[in-house]
Amino acid sequence: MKLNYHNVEFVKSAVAPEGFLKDGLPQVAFAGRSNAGKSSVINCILNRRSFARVSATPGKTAHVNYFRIDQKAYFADLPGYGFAKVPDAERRRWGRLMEAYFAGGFITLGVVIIDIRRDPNRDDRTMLDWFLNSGRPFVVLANKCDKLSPTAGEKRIGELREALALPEEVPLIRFSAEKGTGKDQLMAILDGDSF
Ligand SMILES: Nc1nc2c(ncn2[C@@H]2O[C@H](COP(=O)(O)OP(=O)(O)OP(=O)(O)O)[C@@H](O)[C@H]2O)c(=O)[nH]1
Ligand SMILES: [Mg+2]
Repeated sequence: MKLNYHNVEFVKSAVAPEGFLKDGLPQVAFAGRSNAGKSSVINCILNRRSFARVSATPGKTAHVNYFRIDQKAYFADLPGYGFAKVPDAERRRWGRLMEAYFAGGFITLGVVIIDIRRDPNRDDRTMLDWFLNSGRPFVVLANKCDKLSPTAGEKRIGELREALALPEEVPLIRFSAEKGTGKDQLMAILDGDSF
């Protein structure tokens, strides 16, 4: 869907399923481990430096933050997971919130963000399985590729695709929210008709 990314507004932050937006507008859900760069990727798409908050203290945003784009669609910045210092009760709250979000069938398109340098863990697997089970199209961004040489980055893409056992139709993009690497590929998907 072609959208005017200059016309964006923060809508709300949902802490519980009652707060989820369900007005029928398409939703792009951004998910990933805490600190992987979800908010940075949203800022990169919007050409803003700090619209979606870029956190200095990862794991603090256990909310679904909604942005409305061009009055036509939402970006949902899902709460990060896997931050070691989060207490068990908070982890369970995160799990319940995410299960409710996925069960609600709100997702039109998913964007899963991983750190290109890190091996996927159990939480990444859970998140990918939720997206796979959702039946909705999604893409995986291997973010922070500016931390590796292009050659090392491409090699990592091969390793990650194997480790994640992604179906062929799921794009895995070498990405840098900081430098804009891979942005054209992502924008082509956002502009396309999967959403
Ligand atoms: N070098 C580099 N750093 C990045 C990139 N993307 C994000 N970062 C940095 O990684 C840190 C985390 O970025 P965020 O966008 O806040 O990550 P997040 O996934 O939204 O984190 P939570 O909201 O806490 O779950 C920040 O210090 C960013 O500046 C990137 O492409 N390259
Ligand atoms: Mg964030």
